[in-house]
Parts: sequence; structure tokens; C-alpha cells
Amino acid sequence: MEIKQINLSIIKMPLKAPFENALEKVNEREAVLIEITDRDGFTGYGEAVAFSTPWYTEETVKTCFHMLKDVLIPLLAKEPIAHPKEVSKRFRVVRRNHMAKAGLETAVWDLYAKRKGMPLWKCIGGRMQSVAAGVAVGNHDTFEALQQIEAFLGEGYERIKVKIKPGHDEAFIREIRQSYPNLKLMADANSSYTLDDLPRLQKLDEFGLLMIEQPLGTDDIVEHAVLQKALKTPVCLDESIVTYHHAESALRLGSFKVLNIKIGRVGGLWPAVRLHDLCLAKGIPVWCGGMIEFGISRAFNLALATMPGFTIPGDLSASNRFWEKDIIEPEVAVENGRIRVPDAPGIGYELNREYLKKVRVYHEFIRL
Ligand code: OSB
Ligand code: MG
Repeated sequence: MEIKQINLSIIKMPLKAPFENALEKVNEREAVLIEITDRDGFTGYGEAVAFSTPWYTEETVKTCFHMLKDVLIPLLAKEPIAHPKEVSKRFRVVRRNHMAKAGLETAVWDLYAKRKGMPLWKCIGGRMQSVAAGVAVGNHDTFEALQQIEAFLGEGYERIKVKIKPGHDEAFIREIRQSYPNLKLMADANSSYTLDDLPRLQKLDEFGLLMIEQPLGTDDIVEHAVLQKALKTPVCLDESIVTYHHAESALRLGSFKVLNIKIGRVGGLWPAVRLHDLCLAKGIPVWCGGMIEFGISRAFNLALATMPGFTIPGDLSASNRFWEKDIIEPEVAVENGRIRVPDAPGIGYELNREYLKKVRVYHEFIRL
């Protein structure tokens, strides 16, 4: 693959409704879209999923744009790439900046799969034609959250994730459980507790949650091991696991029983596949996490989730979960609780260029 030109766009769209978690209330979303074209005219799409401000990780839309334009694209252009696996290896000379790296690396995967005429999910060893849908409710108002859960169940979602934080936990989960005793329910704390909250977290054990996601701080791999020993509920890590080595350390310590894998957080599709392989070998179930993303990133999540270790429904929701209108065609849709993964080459979705022009707030064209 010899890349000839790259289009970088920043797009911006309001969410249909605000999405609230322990760290932030998200009202609108920006992201960097990446289109790479090779000398034979094939195009690959990527999406860098950093937010406008650094509340989830240290990256932002602007740091991603800078890293892509000034560091990662020049590095990619240095020598031709034979296989997309090489991209994350080449990027190792650059510290962190995982979401910027993943945006460009995934675009190379899409390009590679399109050149081969194969659906991306088959290129990475995916086994399933469809994946189980799941959805996250980002609302700290109990009444409104219950209304949303009811609506999502009506749309066919079978796994619901809610957001908790200290003081908004036991009573909230109890209310949900009273209405839905058998629901596949989980709670994401976005690192808002400390070990001092152990008694509070133990109170959640009686509700039969699928898991509690990222209860403690990002750096608390040791503390999560202490917590997991004191909890019946499986601990799932999200923010804490950014590298393969983090996962190995946390496995050694017993810090988690489930892993949330996000392509952006871990620096690309290949790093995500390697984490999947590690967990599969260790008997740890994984699921694909969401980032309130647009359709391009959503499509990569679907491809990843077709791999055999993804045995728990992820944050895999339809385009219309967050957006009046998504930037891809067709949009991602949920049918009977599942999302069908396309058979067309690459990610299997097309960018809606007319609509892209409407939602684009900045654009640069790079010729190599
Ligand atoms: O912690 O999993 C998270 C959204 C943005 C950033 C972090 C998280 C989330 C979500 C929702 O929980 C994911 C989604 O459905 O897109
Ligand atoms: Mg999370």
C-alpha cells in the first residue's frame, strides 16, 4: 500500500440528548475523520475518538489533529506498508496518543481489506455474522434513566449499562432491579470511587450485576485487585488498561475478571486484537466499549466484536442511539437485539460525503 493523499476533517454534531457520567456531561461531539487514498485509488476510513476536552483520556480533538498531521502521517509516509499490523509497530516510537494512532491505523486496515476485496471482520479472524447489541444510559436522574431503559428494551437491546458515582449507586440500582429483575445490567463508575468506598461498593453485590466497570482510579491496578477480592461482582477495567503490558500486570494481580476493549484507548485495531487474544487464552471474557462515536468508529467496533472472545454484549448500539443522522450509509441498525455485520469489503459502510460537508467544521488535505 502506497498512500497518496489524506483528508483530515473535524466534524461536530449535537447529541440527541446529553450523555452524563461521573466525569462529564457530553452535549455535543467532535471527532477527527481520516480518509486515506492509495496510488491505486482505494480509500480507507478512520475516526479518532478523542473528545473536545481531555476528561476521558489526556487526548483531545486538537491534539489528535496535531499528532496526525505533524507526526503520525509523516511516519506512515516514510516507507510503504505491506500489512496494517505494521502500523501500530511503527508508531511505537511515539509515546501514547493512542486515539490519534488508532484513527490512522484503522484507516489503513479499511484500505487493506478493500484492496483484498474482503470484509474487515474476516481479515481479523472474526467468526460471527452478527453481534449482540448493548446500550449505555447516561442519565443520573433515576426516573429519566428508567424511561430510557424501557425505550431501549423496546428497541431490542438486551444489555443495559448505567452510570454510577458515589451517592448515586445503591438506591439507583435497586430501583432498576425492582422493575427489571432479570435484565442483563451493569454499572460503569468511570473511576469515581476509592478503596475507602469498599462498603458502599459491596452493597451492589446483591443486585446480580454482570459487572462493575472501572470503579477505581485509572492508575489503581493494585487497588482493583484488592477490591476484586472483596467483591462478588466481577470487576471490569476500562480506563486502566491502555497497553498490553497493563493487561498482563492486572491479570497477574487479579485486578479484573472482564475487560472492556476500546480500539481508540488501546491505540489501534491490532493492539485491540492482541488484547482479545491474551484474554481468550486466559479465559477472561471481553466486550467492545463505546465512545459516543460516529459511524466509522462504530463500524470498526462491530468488526472487532465478531471475534470469538467477545462473549458479552458490548456498547454496540445503532447509529440512531446518539445521532439524528449518522455520517455513514447505510446507518448501523439493531434488529431483534443484534447488529448484522456487513459483507462488503472493508468496514462495509460508505461515508455520506454530502452530509460530511454539512457537519464539517475544519478540513485539511495532505498530499504525500
Ligand atoms: O466509560 O465507557 C465509558 C462514553 C464515552 C467515554 C467513555 C465511556 C462512554 C460510555 C458510553 O459509557 C459508550 C457508548 O455507548 O458509546
Ligand atoms: Mg467505561
